[in-house]
Amino acid sequence: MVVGKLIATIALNLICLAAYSARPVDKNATKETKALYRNMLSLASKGFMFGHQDATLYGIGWKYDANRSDCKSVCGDYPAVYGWELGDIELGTKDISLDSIHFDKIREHIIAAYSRGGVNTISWHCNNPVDGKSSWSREPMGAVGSLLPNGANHEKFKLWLDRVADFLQSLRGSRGEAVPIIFRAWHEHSGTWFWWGSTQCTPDQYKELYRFTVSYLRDNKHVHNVLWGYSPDVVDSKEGYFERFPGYEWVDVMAADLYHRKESREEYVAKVHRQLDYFVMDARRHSKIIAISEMGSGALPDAQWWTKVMLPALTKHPVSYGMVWRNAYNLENHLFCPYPGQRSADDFKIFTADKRIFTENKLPKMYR
Ligand code: BMA
Repeated sequence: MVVGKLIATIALNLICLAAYSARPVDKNATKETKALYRNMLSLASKGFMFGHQDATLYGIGWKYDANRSDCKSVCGDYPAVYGWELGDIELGTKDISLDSIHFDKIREHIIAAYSRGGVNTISWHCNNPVDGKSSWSREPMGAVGSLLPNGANHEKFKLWLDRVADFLQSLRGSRGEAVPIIFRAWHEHSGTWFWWGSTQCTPDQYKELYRFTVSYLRDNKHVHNVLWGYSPDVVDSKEGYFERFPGYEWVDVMAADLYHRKESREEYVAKVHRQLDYFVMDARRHSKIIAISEMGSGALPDAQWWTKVMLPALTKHPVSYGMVWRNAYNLENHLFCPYPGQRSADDFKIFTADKRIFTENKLPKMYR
């Protein structure tokens, strides 16, 4: 018993020590970005941050209401992590995203979340550069190859990245400092639904796309407020997780997008544990942040999903955050966080009161 406790204490101290000396892959990352990296790593030994996509922009029955979030309406606090979506920003012709949200509003909400001490992550459902249609347009093949150096769309791709860089650089705190962002480039690539998915390009092409995106934004555009996220969807083995991994020198956050679909509670919890088992040891060895970058149970049919599913799924491993997807204001049942009166709302209150779960007010200072 005593020996067990001693070993646990030593292990915890070693993790804290590793977190203290860990650095993001960008050697020139801003002070706040470096601090976020360290703090996310050390927080994972205490519990995980709860995240919600587009939390303050809209929810069930509302859009753009000041200081509102469905999460806060239920539990009294904002989520600790906020996801935002930049799809369509690359076109340079629209002031709203693919989800009809103004980019100016997204910027305003990112800065507000940062000012309150929250953590921001961005996804990018980038259009298909070949046919000009959406991320889900998989024809014609070869879109990824066309973006790479010497490809037919390489110059256009750089222009698209310039627009992403402009947005990232426009995120400024009250002292003019850049707001740190976890950027989840080319997510869910182990699936087959996006033009950068596993049936649409080779592992080498995917890795090159990822590395080019990082090096162009960081080294050419001098974007230094980003932690780079890698987030495949469900994979069937450790090899599957690492098949398209661009390398430890390119990735800060090792994550996965894992939705609860038709499985039972137990099956889904086991699925999350299994997926994490594929990469947690390697992530820890390299002092990388671990996350479930997208998750949730669509329409929340299970009244105890929070305490019976999300909590046990994420507390077995040192996960920094788990983020549920958006409460679409204009799509029926596209709902992942409860609103007042929703059947899982009471359970969500119990869940967010747990000391292992961080909502925004419970966070320590993340940027120092
Ligand atoms: C998807 C859905 C879509 C949305 C996209 C980008 O998973 O929520 O409705 O357009 O994410 O936010």
